[in-house]
Amino acid sequence: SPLDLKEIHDFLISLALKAGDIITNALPDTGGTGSKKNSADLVTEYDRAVENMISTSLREKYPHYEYVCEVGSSTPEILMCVFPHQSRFHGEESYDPTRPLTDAPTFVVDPIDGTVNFVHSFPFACVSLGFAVDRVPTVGVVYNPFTQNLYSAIRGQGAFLNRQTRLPLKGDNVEPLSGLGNALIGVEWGSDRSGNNWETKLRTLERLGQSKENGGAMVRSMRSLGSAALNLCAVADGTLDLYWEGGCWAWDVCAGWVILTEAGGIVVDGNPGGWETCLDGRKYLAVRAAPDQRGQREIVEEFWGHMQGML
Ligand code: LIP
Repeated sequence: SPLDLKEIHDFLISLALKAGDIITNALPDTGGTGSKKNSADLVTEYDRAVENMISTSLREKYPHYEYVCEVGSSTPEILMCVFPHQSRFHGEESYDPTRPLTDAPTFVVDPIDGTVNFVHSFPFACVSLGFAVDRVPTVGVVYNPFTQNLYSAIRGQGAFLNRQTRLPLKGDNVEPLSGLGNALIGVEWGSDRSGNNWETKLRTLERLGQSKENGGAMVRSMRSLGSAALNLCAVADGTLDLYWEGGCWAWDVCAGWVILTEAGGIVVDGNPGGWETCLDGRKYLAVRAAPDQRGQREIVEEFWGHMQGML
């Protein structure tokens, strides 16, 4: 049977609101959290609890689906649900590297995007619920329970803030993209603080910020919101002009991606030349809506031209 995207969208919204209650009632502590690969890559009991609630609720909603693995209660374990039409679940805390994203319809879920913010009570964290078909982000729900901003979109049907306000916030009156010099850009520290990715980021950020006399782009400023999904939503609503990231994962970007593209924005590769990019490419450059596509492409080229190395 054909996928009922509206039903999936509405169900994901109900799960996002439930997840929001868990997140706002939580009492995370900065010292007692678990780390994954290093002290900047955190996981809390709440990340696991939210992911468990989401996967369990999906099973209750779709009892005919065949679930082949279970998520563990204390350690992130594998959850892979094989639906009759090969749908799958791809969640941050239950990710199994031997089971990469496929073309099958897949729920791509980050239970708490912005875990560092969450642990420090910095109010930029969200639940990010995406649904991809043929690896194309198709349904997206991003909910920040601290600001109570709910972003959602279905491919081909527009993007909305709090279910009513169409994005981008300026509607058809979006301003032209008049070059990096006038841009506010979202960038992230990420959790890889060594190696090529880190070097490329640092040198590129230096060049982006530097004065024009010294060869830089002298962007207006850069922001680190601490959540890929919220960066993408900020580009979607028009409060950021661009967002650039190397190192995050499909679950960080799937939901925000469809919200952004439905709001008239574009996502290309974080490295020069990649006009066609993919959901699990792990490097992304997002640009807000503009009156013409040429403006979007020009600012991408300008950005790529300032990059110092490849991610
Ligand atoms: C985080 C991202 C953040 C990125 C980090 C990390 P988490 O997700 O959203 O923007 O820079 O590398 O992936 O770990 O909070 O879900």
